[in-house]
Amino acid sequence: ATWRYAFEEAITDVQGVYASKFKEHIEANSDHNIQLFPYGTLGESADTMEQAQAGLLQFVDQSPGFTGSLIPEAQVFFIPYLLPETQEALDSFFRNSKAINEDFKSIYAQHGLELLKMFPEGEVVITTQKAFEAPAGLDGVKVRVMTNPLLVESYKAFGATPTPLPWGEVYGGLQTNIIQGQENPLFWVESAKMYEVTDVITFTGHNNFTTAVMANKRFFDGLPAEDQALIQEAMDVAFDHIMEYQRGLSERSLEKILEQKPGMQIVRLTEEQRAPFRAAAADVEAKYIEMTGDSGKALLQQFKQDLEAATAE
Ligand code: 6CS
Repeated sequence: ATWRYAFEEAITDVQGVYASKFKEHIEANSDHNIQLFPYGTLGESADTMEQAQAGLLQFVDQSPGFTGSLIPEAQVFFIPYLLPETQEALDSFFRNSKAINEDFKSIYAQHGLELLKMFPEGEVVITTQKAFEAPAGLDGVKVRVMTNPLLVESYKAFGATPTPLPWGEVYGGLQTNIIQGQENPLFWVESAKMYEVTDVITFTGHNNFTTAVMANKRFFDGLPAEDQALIQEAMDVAFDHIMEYQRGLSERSLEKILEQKPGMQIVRLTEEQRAPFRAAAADVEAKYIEMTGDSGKALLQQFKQDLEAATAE
């Protein structure tokens, strides 16, 4: 059969490289074909999720940044300074976390989605038109965020004016001054040319961009066990590949950005400067519990337990 797989980025971006590896493994080991749909071919992230839930797509990559509006628990990824900063700890966390691999699986299943894999896409930086070193510097600055309520709370707690928008409105929004900043990993700042419409990159260390790949659950449940196992195996192969692929990617992307725009200002907030942003995390965590109740509370507890195990290694 031919299976349709949509993702939120270009074929040469992280999600595209992941999807290509998945396709390669499936096609080399079965008679199935994978048809890939990069960003822009089927609409925004909200559209491809609807198509996946309706069974028009068999596979979809949608980041929790968007899924959080549908599945409130997925917003856990937007509690600032929760995920580890080292690649080793992140790798171990995503591979071994019970919260990721079991708990989220059953939460997504309630929405007709078979969660197959979550993976990190890189340290998030904030790009703005003016430099800031403290929350006061973000006062009145409209920062675009992905469309979920907790990310809005994060940026409020950071002192900014958060503006949730689908991806397609970001470049134009910055160009026309509807927004004055946005957050994303460096590979995306480079490939989406965010450096053309913002002048400062600030390393706040508050997050790593997580994404998730899932299948339509009815489709997946209807497959023979052999195909289900092959899909899971291909996801594991793609995970190994994407973690390897990302070694040094942020550094290379920053070099490319500076080649394109030597005047781009780079600000790395010191631990001291990060302190007020870190302090904001407690409020955001409280909001998360408010929004998700007992289910979110249990998930967060497991999440933290898994994080501890991953960073202790
Ligand atoms: O900020 C966004 O909306 C986009 N950022 C990334 C890294 N991937 C896809 C997503 O749409």
